[in-house]
Amino acid sequence: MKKIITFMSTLVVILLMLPGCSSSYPTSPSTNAPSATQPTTPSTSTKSPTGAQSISIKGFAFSPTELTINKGDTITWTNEDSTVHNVVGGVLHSNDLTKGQSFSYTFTETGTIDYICTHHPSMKGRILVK
Ligand code: CU1
Repeated sequence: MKKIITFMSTLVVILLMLPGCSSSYPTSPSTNAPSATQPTTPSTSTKSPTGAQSISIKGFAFSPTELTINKGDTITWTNEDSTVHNVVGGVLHSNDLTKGQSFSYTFTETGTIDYICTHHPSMKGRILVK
């Protein structure tokens, strides 16, 4: 009986020490990074001097409507209307772009891509990749 009490008291001492040990480990500082709310808007600063083209979306139209580029070139569409537009067709699937937002795509295949704004299907554009 005495052995059991000794064993139990030893166990209690060990159990009491456990929280003390674990609390001596520094808990990692909480790094609540509030950077997850970034919209999917690539900044225009990523433009390279060559191989970068831009198309503006203004007055319910893509400008220029038709653009010939080289394979590997990147086009950036920027919505300058206060209306939401997008760029959809072929390999192009942009999100809805509000005023000032832009969408970039690098063309890795040759061919012709016809695209529209799905909100305003009369808005049409064409990319020719040589
Ligand atoms: Cu539109």
